[in-house]
Amino acid sequence: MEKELSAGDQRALVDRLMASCGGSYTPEVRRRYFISGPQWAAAYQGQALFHAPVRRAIEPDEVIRNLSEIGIAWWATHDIDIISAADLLTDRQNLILDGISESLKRYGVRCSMVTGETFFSPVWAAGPAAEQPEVRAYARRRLENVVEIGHRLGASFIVYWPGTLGYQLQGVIDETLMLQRYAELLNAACEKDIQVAQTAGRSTMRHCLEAKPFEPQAEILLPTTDAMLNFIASGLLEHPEMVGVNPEYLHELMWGGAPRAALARALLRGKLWHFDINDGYRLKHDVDIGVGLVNPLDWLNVLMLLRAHGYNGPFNLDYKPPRTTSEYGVFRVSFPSAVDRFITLWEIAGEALADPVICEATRALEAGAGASGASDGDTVFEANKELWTLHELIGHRLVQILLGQHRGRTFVDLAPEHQEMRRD
Ligand code: GLT
Ligand code: MN
Ligand code: MN
Repeated sequence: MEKELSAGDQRALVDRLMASCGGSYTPEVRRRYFISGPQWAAAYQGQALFHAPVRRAIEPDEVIRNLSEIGIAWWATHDIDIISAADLLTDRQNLILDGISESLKRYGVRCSMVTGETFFSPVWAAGPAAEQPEVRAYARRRLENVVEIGHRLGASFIVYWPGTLGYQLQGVIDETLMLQRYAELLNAACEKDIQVAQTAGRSTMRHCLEAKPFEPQAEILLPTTDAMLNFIASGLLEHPEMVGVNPEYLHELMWGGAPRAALARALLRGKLWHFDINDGYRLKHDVDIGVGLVNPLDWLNVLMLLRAHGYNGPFNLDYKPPRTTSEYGVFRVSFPSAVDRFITLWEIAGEALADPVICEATRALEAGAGASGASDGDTVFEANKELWTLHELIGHRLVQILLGQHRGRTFVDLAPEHQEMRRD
């Protein structure tokens, strides 16, 4: 039996086994990627529905210092992650923001994105676009304030996860009215942005809408990235050119969609500006697991698509360290391993795109059999049928690449003791 370990020994064990895992990148290498660490992910106390907190809330200065040490060059935050509800929209807010700017400067981290909370506080019980004019006026002040915070911290992106834009009881609200009212809030934020940017001599920000199909309302008015794209093109927005999307990988899986296809649709509209990266399971709730821990093959495919289309926006680590991970583990294991899995998958995606087998197979599929003169389906099918076997061959090759077999990684020869189990 293994001997019991004291808390200090447990940490030493975690550090030793993390080092044994190998394959981690230096902070310098990690900083080359546009990866952002959200304040709320690092400070998450494990208090999801039905759960008591398991960790301490971590202050922004400590998060920023740790991100810097790990080599995560960018930081993102909600307004209320850094400013308490009581201090929001008061003079205290400016002092707090000065402190954050100092931390960012001291640790060499930059703020990439800010987002407004419109889901947690009691005032959003009926959502940010509720019937009452005073709720909407408050929502408008909050969103305009996020714009100001963003400019002050030097952010280029604003994310909107409307959260409570929906209802519990059907038939109580008029959906079209609520959407119009939500559009008015976004219009106000864009107007404010134009104004502040002009005064500050900065560019306007990129306003990115994030969808989630369920939670925290029973019914959600804009549940998918497609719904968001449709909303942007609805004619309700005064500055649709300032508004794009921030898909979250898991949120597309949650409704049963293919994240890669959802991203492709956003790319086609020129609206894929920001991307929340994480992992999880289809048709389940928002577990926000670290990127690549559940669906590494799908992640490889997603990153191939983004690389092939020159996506150059942020990759935001919107995940939640599991409740079983300690406060020590958050910065020793959770964040560095998430970053390293992402970088590894990104680089593997580059290899897959350049892989000679995949390239030759793709070229052959694109060329076809040369039977374009044929006028009946059977002739076209007969001419191409051997070619289509390449689909499965490419699928096989992608798994090989994911497993490192394209670099000569083999198993049978390396593990003779396992050969006894073979039947031949
Ligand atoms: C919340 C949500 C995330 C969003 C955050 C931005 S808040 O944690 O579940 O997916 O990206 O508001
Ligand atoms: Mn998200
Ligand atoms: Mn999520």
